[in-house]
Amino acid sequence: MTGSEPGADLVDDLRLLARDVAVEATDLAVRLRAEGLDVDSKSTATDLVTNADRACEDLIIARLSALRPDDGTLGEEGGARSGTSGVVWVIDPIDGTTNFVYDHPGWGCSIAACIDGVAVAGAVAAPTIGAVFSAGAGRGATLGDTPLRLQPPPVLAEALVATGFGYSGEQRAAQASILGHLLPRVRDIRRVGAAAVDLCSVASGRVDAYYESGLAPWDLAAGALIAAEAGARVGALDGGPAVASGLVVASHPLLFDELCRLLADAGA
Ligand code: LIP
Repeated sequence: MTGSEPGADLVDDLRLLARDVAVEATDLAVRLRAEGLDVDSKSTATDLVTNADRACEDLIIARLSALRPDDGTLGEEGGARSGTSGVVWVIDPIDGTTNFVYDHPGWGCSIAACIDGVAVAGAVAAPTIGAVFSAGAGRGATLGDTPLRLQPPPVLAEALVATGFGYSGEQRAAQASILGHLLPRVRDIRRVGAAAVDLCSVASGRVDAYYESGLAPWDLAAGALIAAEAGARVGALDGGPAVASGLVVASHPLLFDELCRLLADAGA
């Protein structure tokens, strides 16, 4: 597969599979939450993981492997396996785990199919907002069956901007400083708590822009494709391709450069 563009039929098949498995995983997450969660922490005491995260990732990998046994996987909860097909599934079983634990709206399951490190199909299922987003490279993005296409944006001073914060106190202090510079210069800020959902909010016009640093590949892969296929520009602060661990910026193309300048002025 490497080095060749995937055909439309393959992209469509991968997209539908990502969508259907993401929806099934969120159904499992909701059921497990109702039964009572076992909650642990990872990198810091506030970086939560639950039995539902792990069970949903196991379900996702089982479903994908049954239908596409030669694919690789990379999951947030450790589900890493090399494959021979050239397709690697990048999985965040529950993005926004803190919201999930608190039963706070704004978490979702993110699944992307990547070839040569580039997402070619993906889906984000966000049951608390009744939304299933999906996209295929060159095939557009949808919310449910409704095509998504960005409308012309407001000026930056009237833009609704989403962001998020990491788990370490030092990182959050730096992020708060950047936020303090932005807040008086945009319409308002939204901090939902799930990068995949934030990127889909850009795709669906629920926010005008999103930025965040220190993400993981599974936070970014599907949502970035959905935003890009809806017409957004998704990239790094220097305008290059988005890199999960760096500062990711997503917005209408007409806002992107000015937002990056504002973020740079803020010390991002
Ligand atoms: C979350 C990210 C979000 C970030 C949160 C958290 P998780 O991922 O999607 O953008 O702001 O702090 O990292 O850990 O819930 O899967």
